[in-house]
Parts: sequence; C-alpha cells; structure tokens
Amino acid sequence: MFKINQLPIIVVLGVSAFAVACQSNSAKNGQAADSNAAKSDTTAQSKFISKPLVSHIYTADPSAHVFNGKIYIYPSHDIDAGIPENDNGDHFAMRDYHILSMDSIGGPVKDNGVALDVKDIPWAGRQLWAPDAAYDNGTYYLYFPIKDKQDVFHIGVATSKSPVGPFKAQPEPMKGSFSIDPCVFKDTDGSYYMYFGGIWGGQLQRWAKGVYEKDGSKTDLGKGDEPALTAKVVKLSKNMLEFSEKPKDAVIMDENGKPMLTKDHDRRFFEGSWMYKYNGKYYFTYSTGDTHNLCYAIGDSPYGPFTYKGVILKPVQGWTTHHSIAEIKGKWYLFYHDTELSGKTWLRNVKVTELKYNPDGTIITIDEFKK
Ligand code: FUB
Repeated sequence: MFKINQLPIIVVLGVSAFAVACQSNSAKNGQAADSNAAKSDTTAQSKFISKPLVSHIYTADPSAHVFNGKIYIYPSHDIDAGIPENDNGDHFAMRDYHILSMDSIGGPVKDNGVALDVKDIPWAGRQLWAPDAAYDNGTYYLYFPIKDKQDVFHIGVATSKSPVGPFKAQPEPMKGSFSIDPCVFKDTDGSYYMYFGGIWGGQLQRWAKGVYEKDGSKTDLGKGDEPALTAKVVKLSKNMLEFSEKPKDAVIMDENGKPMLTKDHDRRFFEGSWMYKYNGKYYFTYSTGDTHNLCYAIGDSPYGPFTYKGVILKPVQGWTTHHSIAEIKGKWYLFYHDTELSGKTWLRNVKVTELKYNPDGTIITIDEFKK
C-alpha cells in the first residue's frame, strides 16, 4: 500500500520546506491560526485546478459540513513522524485533529486549533485517521478511527457543544465498531447512518469472518472472481453514540446487477466512504485505493445496493485519495486532498473544487490537472 505515484516536482519540495517550518510553530503548539491559501509558485498553480486550503499544517481526508450557515472541514492532521512507508500505512501516524472553518468557498480559512488529541482518548493506541462529524439536538459529534492498544482499528466518538471542539472522547470505542473511515449521513427522515471500512491497512479484511483475525489476509480476500469486500452501513442509535443494529454490507453492483468482484480494482470499494442524497437518490462515493479513483454508485435506500456509475475524481498527486461532497449555497463541491505542498504520500493538503452533474444525475468527472 501507499506507493508513491506521479511524484514530485522541484517546486513542490520548496513549498514543503515552508510548510514544515510553519508546522513546527503554530500547529505543534496547538495554536489557532488564520491561514490563507497556500503560497505556491506559478508553475504549481498552473498544474493543479485548486490550491491547498491551508499550508501551515498538513491536512487530509476532508469531511465537509455546513452547520448554522458556516462551512466546517473535519480533516486528518498529517505529521512527519519519521516512520518509513509500508503496506500497513504505519507512516500515517497522526496524533490530533484541527478543524478548519470558512464563511464561504474561496474565503479565508481558519484553523481552530487542536480539537481532540490522542492523549485524551482513553482507549487509544496510535494513528488517528480520517474523521467525520455530525450535529444533533444541541451537540456536535466527532467520529474517528484509531488503533487500540492491541493495534486493532475501532471507531470512537467524542462530543462538544461547539462544532470546532474541544471534543471529549467517550471512554470506550463504539461497541461493535471496527476498521476505519467513518462517514455519518443524516437522511431526510432524521435518521443517522454510519458508513465505514477500509481494506489493507484499514484492516476490514481481517473482520471478514465476523471476528478479528490478526493473521487475516493482508490485502483483498479471495481469488478475484469472488464478490469484493464492501463498506459497512449501520443505523446509529438515538443518542448518536452507539450502533442500533449489526452493520450490514453496502453492496456495489456492476452494470449487470452483479456484485462488484475482488479483481475489479478500478471500481471496487477500498476505503473513504461518503454518502449524500441528490434528487431523492442515495449517492455512495468511495476510493478505489490502489487504483486511486474516487468513484460513485447510486441506490434507492441508504442500505443500498448501489449501482456503480463512474469516476468522480481521477487519480491525484499522491497515493491516497479521499473526499467529501457538500451542497453549499446551491452549488455542489468536492473536498479532496493531494500532495501538492510536500510531494510525500503521508503529508497531504486539502482542497475544494466545484462538482457538476449532467441532467440525468450522473457526475461530470474531475481531473485535478485539467480545467
Ligand atoms: O489518512 C489515513 C488514511 O489514508 C485514511 O483513513 C484513508 O482514507 C486514506 O486517506
């Protein structure tokens, strides 16, 4: 996992030095900071369709929400922990979250400081990966994956009265949770669902038999002609802190109505689930990991099945690709990340670009290198 593709350009390395220097000042001290878009040179600006939203810290996996008319982005906070790259993703050794906020797309972006630190999560081991957030009945909920002290990923939840924290973590992981990349979706009837899971370093394959198998398959399961592993979907309990049922498979079907196969690496689910509704349909969106696509599939129920429709975002610079989609003031936006600032797979930066639909509801594919 996490081999480097499409890397780096000399310009990017220069900007990286700038970013690392700034990180050691404001971010490591946990200070809040206002930040404008990255200062990249003209070569880089012409290569990418969007600029990093902040450049004083590294950020990834942006989950965007509008709360009370303001835009909040819940990203991972990438750091250089000095851990060599491996297939397990050990080099993604993040230790806290900073929440970004902005009044409008294109406006100033504020870093609201440390919202949750690994040292304040009682059950935590290491690797604070891609989070998401939700609001219900006066409380904000931050959902996060982290390995426990036995090195097994679970999903935790923390609460705050403010969308930017600080958040207080529950003493235990969510019961029955496993793997990574929680996404919480509020349906139009007020019910909340969580989508989660990620293969390879995200450990989803180790749960294929319903219990954790430490020596379970390291990558995909099966011989390739079998149905691919799927993301999981589960309805949340009324208190937003627990699963109300056993997680189900969020199955992606191909054009013939058959479940996507393991060997279909260009289209099968890998990690990075997102869910939203558009024109009454449920759009399940996700990353294909080792083939670096962001794809989407459409269904008639939050549980699926979802029929594969195409690519939202072609491979970006970097190994991982992760996103969220939000409607803001009547326009739709894709929040995503690449490695423009650093040229390193584990030091990413979040971006945003407009997302457009065809009249039939299909999404117009975005290429981050072409306007
Ligand atoms: O940021 C760590 C992991 O990389 C995320 O959980 C995955 O989705 C990938 O972006």
